Amino acid sequence: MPEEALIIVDMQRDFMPGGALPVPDGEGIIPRCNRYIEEFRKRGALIVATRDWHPENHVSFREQGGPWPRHCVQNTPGAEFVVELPADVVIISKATGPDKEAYSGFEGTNLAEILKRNGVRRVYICGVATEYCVKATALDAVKHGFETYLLRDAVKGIKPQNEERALGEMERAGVKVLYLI
Ligand code: VGL
Ligand code: ZN
Repeated sequence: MPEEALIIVDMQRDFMPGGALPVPDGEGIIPRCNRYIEEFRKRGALIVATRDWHPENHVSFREQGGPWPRHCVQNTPGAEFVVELPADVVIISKATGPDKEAYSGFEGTNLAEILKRNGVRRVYICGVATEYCVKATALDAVKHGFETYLLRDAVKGIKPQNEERALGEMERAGVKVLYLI
């Protein structure tokens, strides 16, 4: 049973430059995420990819009074992954109902059960955006009792200042921020 999981958070077209809700220089971490995927696959880790997977009328969209432009609508090109995922990747879709926002990959999903069922004790997290979905996922991972590592060189925030603050919050909550490669 794999003791480890790599969780790739929301590496989707709409969060990349040219997409609906771009993370500045978000494409810069694609090769690093791909390298971690390859590395963790070789180590026998469970590979998990979360995706923002909104219905057309999601509450987070500006047309519905939310804070964000329309992004990552289910089954649209903007919701597609931009990293190279292995065939046996576990895909976790989140914020799939119209009325509920969910930044964390654990919120409203069976991610915790899947990890535990597979014997996972340690999780390593990469992806976007550091101060939103990455942070929420990392904090929930700690709450669920997983030893939680953030792959600092393979995450990217929307605003550098907010990203720094988020890293501090995660560290205080017990997330270990590290460079692995
Ligand atoms: C995200 C804003 C809205 C994220 C998702 O993946 O960090 N941010 N939806
Ligand atoms: Zn979203």
